[in-house]
This record gives sequence, structure tokens and C-alpha cells, in this order.
Amino acid sequence: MSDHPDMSFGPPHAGSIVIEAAELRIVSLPLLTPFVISTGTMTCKTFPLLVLKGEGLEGVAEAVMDPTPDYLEETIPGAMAFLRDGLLPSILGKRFGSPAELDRYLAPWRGNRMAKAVVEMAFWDLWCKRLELPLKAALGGVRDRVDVGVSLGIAPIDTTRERIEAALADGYKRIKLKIAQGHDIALLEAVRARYPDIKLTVDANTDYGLADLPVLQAMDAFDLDYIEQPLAFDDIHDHAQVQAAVKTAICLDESIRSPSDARKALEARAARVINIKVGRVGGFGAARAIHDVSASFGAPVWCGGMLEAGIGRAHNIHLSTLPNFSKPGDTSSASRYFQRDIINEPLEAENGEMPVPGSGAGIGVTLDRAYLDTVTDHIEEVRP
Ligand code: OSB
Ligand code: MG
Repeated sequence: MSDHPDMSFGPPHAGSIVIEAAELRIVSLPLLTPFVISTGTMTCKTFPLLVLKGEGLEGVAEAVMDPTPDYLEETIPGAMAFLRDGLLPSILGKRFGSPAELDRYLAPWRGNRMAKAVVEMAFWDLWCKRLELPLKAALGGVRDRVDVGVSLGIAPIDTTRERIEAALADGYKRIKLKIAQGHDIALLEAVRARYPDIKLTVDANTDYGLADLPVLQAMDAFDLDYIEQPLAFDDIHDHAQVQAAVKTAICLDESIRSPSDARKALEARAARVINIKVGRVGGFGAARAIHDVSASFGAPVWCGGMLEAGIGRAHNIHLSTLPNFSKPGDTSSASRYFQRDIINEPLEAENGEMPVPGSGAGIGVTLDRAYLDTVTDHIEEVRP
């Protein structure tokens, strides 16, 4: 844990704020339906929730790492230790003039992007409350509602068709099917037979290898908007071979952790579409830079999801208002996942459009503290 002697913490000004204290929780919400992807099954959404406090205000964010390293390397136990013993003690009691200043402060530390993201995202909320600005406005967003689709977990084909029927009835603008080896072509044949014209995508969550090129090429027959993350989580290079061999656009999720990853992937023609998850890439500073570098390549982006509860969902919706988020995102209605959310305001899509929450400052939603306490497994206060 190094200090940053070159950092200057400027004098107090309108937008600057001291981070005085932090409340760190682990929250567990049962999922209404188990969510199955190629790497495993989730029956419960467990996540760290961070509240940063300063000058009478609070900023809040959810972290997206899983209990075990199923999606990327970070884990909840590892992140809790780093946040408690490293990251939070290093920022508590300090004044930051902007989220960009916090990003520069955290930049020397390698990796740990999900842990950095939860801190940066909570600080954006806090800073926006100080400035009395909606997060959307502070980010440079351009719309009041964002197009959304659904992500459907692996299930028997009949079940998937029922879920598609329900999602289309609700007006969702894109159907993303989770696939895995052996659960791909027959699924696509059955779905396309029933729904020849819907906007359809697939997400392999890294389940394929270069040896599977023939299967990936066979997917060209189904008019998919993109094939998401066919190869390994830590690979960009080999995706270029896949993109060269298939007509369908490749979209990268797991393998894009930074703006330079996005630049390299687009330069190498390893993908034509990027999935941005603010919680995966280290926060809004990096998410915006990935948005911008993708735009410079003419590559559309869309906002991914990690089954977030209301706080993380609200952050994602604000991010999705940036102009190059031109494909439907994964921030569908919270009621698709949870019996009850941890916020007071409903986050429900209308005809496939999710309204940006709140007209006031920050993320525009508020914690339902009484309910939150009943779904909190662990709580601690971190002080300087
Ligand atoms: O790859 O986008 C993914 C959920 C868990 C882990 C990885 C992914 C997902 C989703 C969820 O697709 C989408 C959502 O939040 O609705
Ligand atoms: Mg994905």
C-alpha cells in the first residue's frame, strides 16, 4: 500500500468532498429463478454494497464480483479484504475534487477493477449529490430512457421459448440466449423456427475454443446480432481468428477490462461490438473511455449486467444514456430477478425502455434500509 506523494488534493471547492466514512456490507438476495450460464448456476445474488459518507451526504454502489472466481478472477472474500484493509483506509479522510481525481489516485494499483469500481461508482453518486446533478447529466448522457433486452439463462428449449414469449409480450427489444457447447445449434434452430424476425444474440461466457470454429460458423445461419464472448476470459488475440472466420459480429465482454483492451480488440478486429459493464472495468471513468474508443472505431457498445439489485441497476441505466450505447442493454426490470429489491423505487421497463431513475441528484434511487438489513449477511464500518 503505497502513498501517492505526487497527488495534490486541491483546496475545498464547490465540487470537492471529503470521504469521511464507509459502510461495507455483504447482501444476499434469492433469485426468483436459478440463472444458468456455461460456467455454472446462480440461485442467489450475493454482492458487496458500499456506502461512502461525506459532509452529510451518502453515495452508494454495488460490486459485481461473485463469491468464487467464476466470471473473472476477483472474488467477494478477496475484494472485502482489499477494500477493508487497503483501498478504503487509503481514501478515508481525504478530499477528492472529482471522480477523475479519485481514478488517478487509484490508477497505480494493478487489476482489482471490480473493487476499484465499487468505490469509484459510490463516489460518483456522492459527488453528484454534492453538485446536485443527476448522474446521467454528470456523465454526459443524452437520453431519458434506454432500450433494454433480456438475457435468458440455459434451460430446456420449451422453457426458453416460453421465456421468449413472455419477454416479447413485455416489449423487450432483444433476446440474448446463453449458450454452451452442445446447447447451441439445435436451440437456435428451434428459436428461429418460431421467431424468424426478432433481434437475437447469444452469449457463450467463454465456453468455446478455436477447435469449435465450425460450430461458431454454423451460427451465421441464424441472423444473430452478435456472438458474445465465445473464447477464453483472458483472450483477445484468438477472437480475431473467430471474427475473421464468421460473418456475425463478435462482441467481447469478459476479455475487455480496460480502454486499452478495447482499443487492442478493435484494432486487431477481434470484435465489432463491445459489452461495457461499469463494475467490470474499474468504474465510470474507464467505462466512458471504452465508450469513446469504441465510437472512434465505429463500434457500437451496449450495457451489460451482472444480475444487479437496484443500486447497481440504477448505475448501469445512467451509464446507458451515453450516445454510443446504441444496442439494447441487459438492464431489464428488477422484478424479473427478485421478489423484492433493496431500493424504494421500482426499476421497471415499459415496452422495452427503462426510464432513467430520479430527477434529483446522483443515481436517483434510495436504499430501503429496513429491508436491506434483513438481507444483509455482514456489515462493517470502515473509518480512517
Ligand atoms: O455474461 O453478461 C454476462 C450474468 C452473470 C454473469 C455474466 C453475465 C450475466 C448476464 C446477466 O448475462 C444479464 C443481466 O444482468 O440481466
Ligand atoms: Mg456476457
